[in-house]
Amino acid sequence: MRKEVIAILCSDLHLSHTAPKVRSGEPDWYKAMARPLSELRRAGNRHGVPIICAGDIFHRWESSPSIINFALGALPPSMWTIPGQHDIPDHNIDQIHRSAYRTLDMSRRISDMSCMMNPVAKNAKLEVYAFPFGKAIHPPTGKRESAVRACVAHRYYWTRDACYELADAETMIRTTTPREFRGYDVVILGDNHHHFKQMTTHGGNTTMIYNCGSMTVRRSDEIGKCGYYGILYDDTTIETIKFDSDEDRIEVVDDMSDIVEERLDMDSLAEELSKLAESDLDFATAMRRYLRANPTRKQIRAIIMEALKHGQE
Ligand SMILES: [Mn+2]
Repeated sequence: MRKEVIAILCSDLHLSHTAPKVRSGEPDWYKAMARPLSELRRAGNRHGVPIICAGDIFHRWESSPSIINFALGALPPSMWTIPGQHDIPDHNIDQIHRSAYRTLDMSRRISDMSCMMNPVAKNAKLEVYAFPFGKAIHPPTGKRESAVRACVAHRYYWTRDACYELADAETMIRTTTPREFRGYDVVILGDNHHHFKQMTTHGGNTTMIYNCGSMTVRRSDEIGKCGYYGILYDDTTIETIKFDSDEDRIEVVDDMSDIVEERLDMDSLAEELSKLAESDLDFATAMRRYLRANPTRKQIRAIIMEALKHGQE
C-alpha cells in the first residue's frame, strides 16, 4: 500500500521586522521571509494536510503591527502551533494574552494547540500531544486510536552534530528513547535552531525524534544547519526537504554580540533567581539552569562561572 502524507512539519520561523545581521544583504527582508512561507503553503496545499509548527513563530512576543500583518497574510492556512519562548511575554505562558502569537490565534489564523486537551487532534491517521515552552512533556495517555502518535514540543534537545557548547547532558538524544517520549511514534521539536533527525528505541519500539531547526538562517552559526521542513507519512517516516535558498543573501559576520542581545534576558534571569526564595535551589544551580535555558556569549558565561567558583570556595 502506498504511504500517505499526514502533516508538514516546521519550527522556529522567527518572523521579525528587521533583518538579522547575517541577512543584512537581503534587498527585501520581508520577501526573504515570505519565500519559505510560500513553500510551506504550497506543500500543505499539495497534500491537503495541516502544517505543524513547533513554536517561535515570532522573533519577539511584542512584534510590531507590520510584522503581525505580514504574518496574517503570509502564513500558510491550517497551521497547528504551540508557542515557543520567543512568542511568550517574559517566558510566562500566563501572559500569552499580551502576545502577537495570541493575535494570530484570536484571528483564527493559527490553531493554537497549547490550551487544548491532549491529544489535541485525533483522527484515524494522527493524534497529537502538544507541549508549549515550559510545559512538562509526558508520554501519551489513554489507548492508541490513530496510526501515528505524535508529540509536539518546544524544548531544547540536541545531538552531537546539532548543539551549542553549554547544552545540558540530560537533553542529549542518543539511541535510547528518553522516558518522556516513550510511546510516541514521532516527536516534533522546536527551539534548537540546528536541524537533526534521530531514531531512538526502547523496549522494541522505535521513536523518530525530529528537530525541525529554524526556517531560515538568522545567525552565522546556523549556516548549513537549518532551512528544512519535514513531510510526515502515515508509516511514521519523515522526509526532510530543504527550502529553496537560491535567492537568499547570507554573509558570514561576527554576530556573537547579537546572541547577548537576544539571549541575555534579564527578566527571565530575575525570574529564575526569584525562585531561590521559594525552593531549596542554591544560587549556583539557579544560575546554571538559567545559562542552560538561555544560551549566552562565551565570555559572559566564563565570567559568571568564574564568579560562581569563587563564591563556592
Ligand atoms: Mn527559536
